[in-house]
Amino acid sequence: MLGPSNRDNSQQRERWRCSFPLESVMGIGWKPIYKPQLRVEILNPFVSLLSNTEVQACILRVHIHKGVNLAIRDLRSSDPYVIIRMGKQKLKTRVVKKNLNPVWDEDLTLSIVEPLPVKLEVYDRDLFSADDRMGDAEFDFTPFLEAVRMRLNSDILNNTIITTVKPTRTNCLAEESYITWTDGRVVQNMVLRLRNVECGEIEIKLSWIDVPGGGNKRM
Ligand SMILES: [Ca+2]
Repeated sequence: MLGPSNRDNSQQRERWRCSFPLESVMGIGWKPIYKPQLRVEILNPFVSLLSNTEVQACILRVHIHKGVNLAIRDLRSSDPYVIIRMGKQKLKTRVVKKNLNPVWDEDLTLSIVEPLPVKLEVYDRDLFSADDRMGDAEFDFTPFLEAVRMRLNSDILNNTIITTVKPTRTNCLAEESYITWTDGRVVQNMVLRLRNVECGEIEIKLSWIDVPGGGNKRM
C-alpha cells in the first residue's frame, strides 16, 4: 500500500505520463526504422531518467574516435586535442602531435544531472604561446536518451538501427547519425562538422554506462 509521499510521487509521475507519436518526441528529422510499437509511453525526462534515485546511474560515455582534415595551426600541421564541456564539467583528450587526422580513441564520461547540450572544442597545443582554436561543435543527446529509455532487449539483432537523426541547419552533424542496438546496448555514432574554423570533422560515439548499485541496470 502506498504511503502519502509515495502516492504523491506516483500521482506526479502519472501527471507527466502521456502518449506521444514518436515523431513529436524525436523532433524533425527523426525516422523510425525499428518499430515494434508506433507509439511509446514517454515520461517527462526530468522525472523518469533523472529522478532522485537514478541520478548516480546516469553516466554518458563519449568516445572521441578521431579527427578528419583538421585545420593547420603550426607551420604545416597541428597538435590537436579535444575538450568537451557540459554545464560545469570539462574533460579533455591527450594531445596527438603533428597530425591533422588524429586518432584519439579515448572515452570521456559525463555525469548527467540534466540533459544539457554538450559542447566540443578542438585546440592545437603550443608550448610557448596560448593554444590555438581549431573549431567547435555542439550536440544534443536527447534522441539518444529516448532510445535508451525504450528499454530494448537482447532479442533484437545486432546493429539494428533504432533511430536516424539527419543533419539540419541547427545541429553540427556532417551526415546522418544512426542510433543502433549494438553489442547489447544503445549507441549513437556521430560525425560532427566543426564550426568557426576553415575545415575539420570529429567522429564520436555515445553510449550509456551501467553503474554498479545504480538503478538503471540496462542503461
Ligand atoms: Ca602546436
